[in-house]
Amino acid sequence: MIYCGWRHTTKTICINASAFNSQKFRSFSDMAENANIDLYTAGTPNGHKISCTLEELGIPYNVQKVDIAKNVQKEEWFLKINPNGRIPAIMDNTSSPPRRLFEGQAIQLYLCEQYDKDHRISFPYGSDDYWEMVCWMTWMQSGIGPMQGQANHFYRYAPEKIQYAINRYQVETKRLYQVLNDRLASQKAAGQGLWIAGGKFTIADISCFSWVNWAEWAGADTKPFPELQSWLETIQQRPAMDRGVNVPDAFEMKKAMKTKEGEEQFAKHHSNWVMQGMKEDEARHK
Ligand SMILES: N[C@@H](CCC(=O)N[C@@H](CS)C(=O)NCC(=O)O)C(=O)O
Repeated sequence: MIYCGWRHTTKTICINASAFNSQKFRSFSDMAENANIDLYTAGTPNGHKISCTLEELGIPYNVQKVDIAKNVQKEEWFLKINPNGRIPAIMDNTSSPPRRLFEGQAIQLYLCEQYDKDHRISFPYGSDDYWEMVCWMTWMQSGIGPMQGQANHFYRYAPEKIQYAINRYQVETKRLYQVLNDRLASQKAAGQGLWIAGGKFTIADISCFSWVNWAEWAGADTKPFPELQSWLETIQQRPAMDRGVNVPDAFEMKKAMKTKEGEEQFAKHHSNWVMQGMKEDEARHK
């Protein structure tokens, strides 16, 4: 197991030569002393997208959990890494000064450009497969991510049950799952395997998987989509993906959903911080 030896390290992050407060990192991988990438994340679909990418690439990295339940993502030091106040973000300390990256798709493309020279989970820049992969990643970022995120919001967190909004986002999520299911089916029929682009597992699969793996939380069943279901189960069995979804904490959602009580507690915990964050945003943007 790559991350059997979790370690705590203390680092000072510098961006544009200004020193920030000391941050606590958990180091993953047995080569963690040499880790040049700092990952700022939380146990959410967008966070998993990057920890899974790093695990698949086998790059040593440090992890700092950003406690979104306490609005740490809105603190000044973090806004210098991601001005949008959202996880995930990374710092690549191999650049001078260290390079910051935010937005899942940008981070995934960057990591592959820098650290996937033999194209294990990506394609050479400019090839047909590369652009097909980028299309599906962009489709995910602007489709499944926001739609399923809103399904979560109205189905799990909103203080009032607005059936119209729940239907709107759950149906849109399922429509997008159908699009992905059909894509996978046509790839399989063309002898390209059950992968989104170019006949192999890539960051486009990681990107879509990171949200589809949370389908039940949005109230969207994956079983009516046979190719999607089979793709999902195959990816869940990849050891690197399994490690990635357990960063920075053990993946709790599926376990919580085994009992009504667990499900309610999980929803309540997340609803509390989402509501608090909304109140603060409302006060700021009257
Ligand atoms: N498009 C962004 C989305 C990032 C995002 O929405 N992250 C969520 C967690 S999944 C977050 O940080 N939420 C905290 C908040 O809403 O304040 C990406 O792909 O990186």
